[in-house]
Amino acid sequence: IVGTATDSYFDSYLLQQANGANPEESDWQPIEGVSATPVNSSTLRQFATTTVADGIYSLRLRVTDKVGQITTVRRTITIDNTPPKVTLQSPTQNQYVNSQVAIIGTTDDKNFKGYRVELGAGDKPESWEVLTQSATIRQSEGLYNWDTSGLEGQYTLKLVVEDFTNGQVVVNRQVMVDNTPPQAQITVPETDAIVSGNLKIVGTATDSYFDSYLLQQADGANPEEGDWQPIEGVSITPVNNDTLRQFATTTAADGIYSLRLRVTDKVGQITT
Ligand SMILES: [Ca+2]
Ligand SMILES: [Ca+2]
Repeated sequence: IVGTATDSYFDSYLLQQANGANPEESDWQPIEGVSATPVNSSTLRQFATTTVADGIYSLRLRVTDKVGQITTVRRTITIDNTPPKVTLQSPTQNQYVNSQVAIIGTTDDKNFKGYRVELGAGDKPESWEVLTQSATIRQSEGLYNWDTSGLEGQYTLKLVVEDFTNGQVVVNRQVMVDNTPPQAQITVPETDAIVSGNLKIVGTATDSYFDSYLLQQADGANPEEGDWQPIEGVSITPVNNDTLRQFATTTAADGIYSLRLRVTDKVGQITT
């Protein structure tokens, strides 16, 4: 606490603090005792604000001269030793995302200044782009609606929250952006092929962020959705122009059949 306590015939000064903006006379407490040395635009006291609860306080400086005249000056201050509350709920760490992504979280403080959301490429970005900034407190709600169009690969989101005393609280979050649907292709058999015996089904089921593929068959040329039956189960290994399945055609009656390949990526995009 910096100030001036002087007089040509200086006697002493006293610095006091009290709860609230309008304390009663009896509420004032000295910060240390009475000082007998004048101070001119210099440190009057050190006040350890962590020894009191956060809130509004009054400060009062009383300077007395030898004849007993007293000059008083007052200040109101807000003490805030509590850092902002920050939670980034969504997206989660290493989550796969695409198209529109709702960034959801909590940014709160009694003396809230604001938050901003930034974006950088890779897991340790060298530069950041500010997506949004706001002075509005958020409680488990949307911070920003992020449009990932045109982006692909790993990115880092940074949520920065500030109050008026504690600097910045930062949360970093790595996400994988995948706006490319999987590749799904059946090359053998060709459409309307006539086949027999043990049929090798050849094709491609790939994606940069591949999850799985499923090969299905059904009776007839235009099966209902409920008619599709898997040929074996789900495969979690991508196939690039190679055997997807072996289909023992002798286990089915002669006739027309449909085949369907469904490839899913990590973000849940499906190509059929
Ligand atoms: Ca605070
Ligand atoms: Ca993909």
